[in-house]
Parts: sequence; structure tokens; C-alpha cells
Amino acid sequence: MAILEALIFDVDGTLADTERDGHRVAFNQAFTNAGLDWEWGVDLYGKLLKVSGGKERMSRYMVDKGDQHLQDGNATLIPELHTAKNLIYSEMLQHGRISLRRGIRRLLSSARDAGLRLAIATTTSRVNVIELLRHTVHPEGLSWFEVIATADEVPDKKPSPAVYEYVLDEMKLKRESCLAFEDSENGLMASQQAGIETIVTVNDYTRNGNFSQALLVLSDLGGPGQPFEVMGGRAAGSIGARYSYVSVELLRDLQRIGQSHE
Ligand code: XBP
Ligand code: MG
Repeated sequence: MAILEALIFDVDGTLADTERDGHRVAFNQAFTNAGLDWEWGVDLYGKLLKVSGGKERMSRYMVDKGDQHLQDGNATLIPELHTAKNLIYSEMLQHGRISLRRGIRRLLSSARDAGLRLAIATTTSRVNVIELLRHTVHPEGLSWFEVIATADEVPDKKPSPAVYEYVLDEMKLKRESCLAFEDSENGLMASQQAGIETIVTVNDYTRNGNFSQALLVLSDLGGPGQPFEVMGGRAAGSIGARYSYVSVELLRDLQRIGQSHE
């Protein structure tokens, strides 16, 4: 039986609530700066989030609204808007406008202390991850992660399992030795298809998703005196009553349960 060796984290929505008050705001600012009248409200953005990747999201939006720029065949518009959005998003991070979700820093630190290996598997751009880690986790936050796999290394975006398979390959890890952390249906599909047991921490955009394949579905990671809410998952019955926040001990237990269910 494999023991727990590594934790693999999604970024947007999992490490931090980056979407509604981060990427969305930065997209809108980039649209305005480019003289476009596009406006992504909170609800519309929730629907657009079904499409992984900022460039793909803009393409879908243009197709859905039959945007005139499509007829013009302007091939550079989307990459230009995406670069501009990421610059604005970086500035938001530098100004401390986005913080980590509850329990993330505590869990990362205790996992490091326990000798667990850490990695990132995301569909966002590398620059966004680097800025997020630097400004929210720790100035040296990048070095906490052995592999940081992003859309730059793996263009095949979630729900494709490619980014998780890349991490397993790079770290020479067996899927049974890892746990993944995700917040969305696309993310869970990716980790599941790579055969990695997954803990889902929901957020406002994802709490009504179908996470029946997850090992555990939680409101968040919780903390001492700040209990999580167990919302489902195959191990909910065994874990729910014994723990009130996600610790390395809980994760070791969970990984054992995951293997015994196989
Ligand atoms: C989330 C995404 C990304 C971000 C925006 O990725 O789908 O597209 O919304 O980032 P994950 P980009 O949850 O896997 O971290 O504009 O760089 O795509
Ligand atoms: Mg996510």
C-alpha cells in the first residue's frame, strides 16, 4: 500500500479566491483600456468560468455574442487583451488585493514540516502563479513547490488530465501517493482522469457543482477553532466526525481510505 508523499494544488479558486475579485476585474479593466464595451458581471463570469483558460474564455464570449471583431478576423486581439489582463492582475496581487483562502498557508507549512512534497497543477498562466505565490504565500513561496505546472508548460487545459499527468511524470510519483486539491468540476475531472484522489474546497462559483467523485468535499480547509463544513465526498462519513480542519494527519487518513475504496 502506497503512503502519502505529495500534495498537488490547483490555483484559481483553491489557493485563493482569484476569480470574482481578481481575474474578472482585471479582464474588465483590460476591455475598457482597449476601448471595448464588454463588461463581465459577477453572474456572467460564473457562466464563462465553465471554459478553462482566459484566452479560450474570451473566444467563447465573442462567439456567443457574435462579436463584430470576429468578422474583422482580428487575430491579435485576444492575445493582446490576455497579456493586458495579466499585467493588471499582477498589479492587483502586488497591492495585496488578493489573499490566500483560509487554512492554505497553515496546511502548506505543516505539509513542508512533515516532509510532504508539494506541486501545482493549474490551467492559468505561469506569470499569474509566480506573482500569487510571491505575494500571498511567502516571498520565497516559489521554492516551496517542486513542480509548478501551468498553461505555459501544458497547453491542454482542464478538464484534460494532462497537467496532472505532467506533474506525476516530473516528480516520478505514483498517483496513489498523492492527493489533489481542487475547487471546480473541470478541475475534479482533470485530477480524477489522472487517477488522483481529490479534496474539493468549494467557493461561491462552484458550491452547486457535481463533486460526487471527490474523496471529500469541504467548505474550506478550516483551522483550529474554525471548523470546516463537510459537504460530501466518498470519505465524508469516516472523516467528518473525527476532524474539524484539514491537517497532515487527516490527509494521511484520507489517502488510506482512498486506497481501500479502490
Ligand atoms: C483557472 C482558469 C484560468 C483563470 C484565468 O485555472 O481557468 O483561466 O481563470 O487565468 P485553475 P488565465 O483553476 O486551473 O488554476 O487568464 O491565465 O487563463
Ligand atoms: Mg480552480
